[in-house]
Amino acid sequence: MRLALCFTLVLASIYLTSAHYNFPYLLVNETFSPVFLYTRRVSDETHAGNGPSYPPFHEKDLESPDIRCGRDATVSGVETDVATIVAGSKVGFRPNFWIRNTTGFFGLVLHDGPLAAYLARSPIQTKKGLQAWDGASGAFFKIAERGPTTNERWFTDEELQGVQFSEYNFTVPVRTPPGFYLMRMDSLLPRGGNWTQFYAGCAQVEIVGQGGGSEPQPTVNFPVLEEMRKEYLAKADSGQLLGYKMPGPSVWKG
Ligand SMILES: *[C@@H]1O[C@H](CO)[C@@H](O)[C@H](O)[C@H]1NC(C)=O
Ligand SMILES: *[C@@H]1O[C@H](CO)[C@@H](O)[C@H](O)[C@H]1NC(C)=O
Ligand SMILES: *[C@@H]1O[C@H](CO)[C@@H](O)[C@H](O)[C@H]1NC(C)=O
Ligand SMILES: *[C@@H]1O[C@H](CO)[C@@H](O)[C@H](O)[C@H]1NC(C)=O
Ligand SMILES: [Cu+2]
Repeated sequence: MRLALCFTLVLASIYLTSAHYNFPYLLVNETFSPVFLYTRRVSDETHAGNGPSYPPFHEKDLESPDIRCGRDATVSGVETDVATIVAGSKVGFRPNFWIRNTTGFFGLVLHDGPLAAYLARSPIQTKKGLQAWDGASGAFFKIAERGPTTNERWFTDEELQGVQFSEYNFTVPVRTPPGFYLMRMDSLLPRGGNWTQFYAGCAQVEIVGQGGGSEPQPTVNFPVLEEMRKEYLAKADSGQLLGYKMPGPSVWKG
């Protein structure tokens, strides 16, 4: 099964001009949104498949504000709607990258690597306030993360069959304080240093619910500080994936 999959991917790669993506689709209430309805538009929204390519985030990009929400997406919030999310419900981000094999469409996939989601509370607690906020000095706290499944694999064969693992689904903690937030998706291909690829995207959300959780923490900013840079640039070694330190803070559970 695994060999067959690798073979398929090798075949598929012949048809690829790039393998990079951003996150235009947001899953809320079991429905994926149209492109960039709720996620901030990026300036490089080109896609993979046989489409044009754009350079992924490399080491130098970790220092750029673009690492927060994608290229030029810190200022695109005014065009973007705000999704109401019930705390405790499942949400997700789907990339706009797809693989083609010899017979055509094959499926959407995320790169092999860590996945995480963050929230940052808008300093101005209105829809317009969130839309205008660039997320700078935002106190991002992690609400979900997904590491490797084994020492060799990030995703299992079962997860990789068909169009599975074409999105990252997670749950918004039920006791998240209600309010307006940037919800940040984080995906990387942890090849180490300049070989690492970074992907990020931000949805604009209003979380409704009971609240009552502890103060969300620990918090971080994007671009990240020196200590986290090392984690983000670390190479995940095949055969030792379970020893990989997930970049960023621990998950706030509510
Ligand atoms: C999700 O469902 C809730 C009601 O359960 C609704 O208030 C909210 O607007 C819905 N969100 C979206 C983005 O459709
Ligand atoms: C291409 O992908 C489709 C959908 O997953 C699959 O049914 C088909 O067998 C694949 N073709 C080849 C040649 O791998
Ligand atoms: C994410 O959730 C959607 C909606 O329930 C589902 O169709 C999809 O299979 C889920 N994806 C993964 C990778 O679990
Ligand atoms: C990464 O690339 C930049 C230039 O794009 C270079 O300045 C830097 O030294 C490189 N880092 C490493 C570790 O090779
Ligand atoms: Cu890529």
